Amino acid sequence: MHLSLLLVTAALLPGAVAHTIFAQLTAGGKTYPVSYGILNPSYDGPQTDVNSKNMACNGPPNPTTPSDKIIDVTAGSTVQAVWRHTLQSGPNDVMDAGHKGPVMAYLKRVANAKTDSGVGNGWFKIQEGGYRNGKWATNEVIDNKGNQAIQIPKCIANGQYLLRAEMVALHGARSTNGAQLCMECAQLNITGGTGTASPTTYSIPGIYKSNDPGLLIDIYSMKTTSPYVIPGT
Ligand SMILES: [Cu+2]
Repeated sequence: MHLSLLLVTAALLPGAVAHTIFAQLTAGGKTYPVSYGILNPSYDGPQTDVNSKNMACNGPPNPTTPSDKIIDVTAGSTVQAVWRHTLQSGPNDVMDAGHKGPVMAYLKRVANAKTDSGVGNGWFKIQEGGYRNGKWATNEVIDNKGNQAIQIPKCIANGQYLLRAEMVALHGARSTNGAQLCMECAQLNITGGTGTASPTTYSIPGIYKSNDPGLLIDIYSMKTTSPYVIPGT
């Protein structure tokens, strides 16, 4: 009886146990170990309250642990945020393919990447993918073995940064706070930047609203050609 109840519950909540974690980073041709230089949670659950400070670099109910490592990255290079269903999963277990939505990446300059929580102002978006020809960016990452390609801008100043990579699942987004936002922050030291740009920055939380058209949406009514507005400036 208990087993059948569990099966019914699972059927009503597609993918509820199939979230995802930005588990490790590939940079400069090297894939670092899981959790190396990443503020990682022990659980792969999403954040759903866009006004929570946990929207910055994750947090309760997913306990997070900062790493004592910082990853050196060259400005202008392309890194890969590597997504996995759990910290133990391999490249064929990235996320339930029924989790469909946009993919984004942001940077924030910080004084100390090992200790900064990421909460508050200073974030600027450096990469995004939405909905193209009927395919969601999350499914592109799944098809790419969990790799999210992110080019680090050449024009930014050298220094320590948090890199916030994010996958959003919209299967439940017809109701307010139904979107599932999965994000983690990597701790970077960026060199080789020209420092010629000073991007406009935004606060996280604050950059998203619960009624953003890209977060409060019925994706099942969309056509191949439907427009989609990626959240976040
Ligand atoms: Cu999920």
